[in-house]
Amino acid sequence: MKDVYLSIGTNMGERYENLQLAVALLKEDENIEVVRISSVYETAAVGYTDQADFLNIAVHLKTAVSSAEMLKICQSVEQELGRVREFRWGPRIIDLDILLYNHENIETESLIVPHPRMYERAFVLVPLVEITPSPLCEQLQQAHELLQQMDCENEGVTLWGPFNKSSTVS
Ligand code: A4P
Ligand code: MG
Repeated sequence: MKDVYLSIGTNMGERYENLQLAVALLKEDENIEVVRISSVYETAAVGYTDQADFLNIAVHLKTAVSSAEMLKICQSVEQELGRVREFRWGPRIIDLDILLYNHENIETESLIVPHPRMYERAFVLVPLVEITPSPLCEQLQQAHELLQQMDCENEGVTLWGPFNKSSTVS
């Protein structure tokens, strides 16, 4: 089984429901075991900044499928949620990016892993570090070290709430 880390983001429509649906679709896939899901973070848009704030999470899963197949699964979840690509870095109902795939370095026409921009983005690193308290590989160690050097509040990342609202004590 391969360890895979995803970053999921949304800034259109019912953002929390979009995250819930995306994870539900991943769980429905018999080839995927969802191991851990981060809290939900509200994050200021990076890249094209004139757009609504995002909700972002990180997900750790285990799977036997190839990295190319994993990308297809991510893209089919995006399609199921009705994502329309308008322009790069623009608003999106849902975006699933593969951050790490079994700690491998991959570079094909359609897939680059580790995700090329993950280390410079607090909206990726904060949830990823939350779900990897004991980083076991070089890439995760690097994520921890780089996050320590960042000022998350100034990077526009704040805790929004738990992923499973039902698990909170009311
Ligand atoms: N691709 C290559 N490597 C990967 C990978 N590791 N995971 C290719 C997923 N896809 C990968 O992606 C474009 C192409 O990247 C795909 O066809 C795939 O073959 P896309 O999802 O179609 O387009 P995109 O998301 O607009 O581009 P990209 O490059 O994924 O954007 P980013 O860099 O992910 O930025 N601000 C906040 N606060 N929160 C966010 O979640 N997201 C973005 C998207 C910008 N600003 C944000 C957020
Ligand atoms: Mg993407």
